[in-house]
Amino acid sequence: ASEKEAALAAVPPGAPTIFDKIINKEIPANVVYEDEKVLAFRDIAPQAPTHILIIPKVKDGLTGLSKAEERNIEILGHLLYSAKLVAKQEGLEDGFRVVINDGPQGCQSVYHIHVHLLGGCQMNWPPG
Ligand code: DGP
Repeated sequence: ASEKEAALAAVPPGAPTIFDKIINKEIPANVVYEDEKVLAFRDIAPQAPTHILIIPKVKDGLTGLSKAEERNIEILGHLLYSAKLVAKQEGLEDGFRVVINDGPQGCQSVYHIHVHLLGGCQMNWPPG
């Protein structure tokens, strides 16, 4: 299915997602970075030479950015700072992009908040 079709067919927000299985090591993932709060692994369908997803290990209601509450501020900063660390680790010194898709119109397909880190090629603007 296209990314748009996957987004429109996504499971209801709040239900466990494939990312819970990755966190619990029930299915494998190519993990590139991990600390006590976040996990970063390569996207299964890369949209750039480097395409990594960074997720919180505890969802805490954060199905997507639109559901963020004040209690989530610390983990939101932690996710973004982790993206910077992973970008450096991946050698993306010429630049990179971070994306958070939200909801059907944002083409979100997995309802466990995640930061996309994309790099390794020249990006264009605006995105589709
Ligand atoms: P989004 O469309 O923003 O919700 O992004 C979800 C991303 O998750 C999408 O780029 C594909 C990726 N993805 C989905 N299932 C898996 C999986 O089982 N493993 C990995 N590594 N990535 C996955």
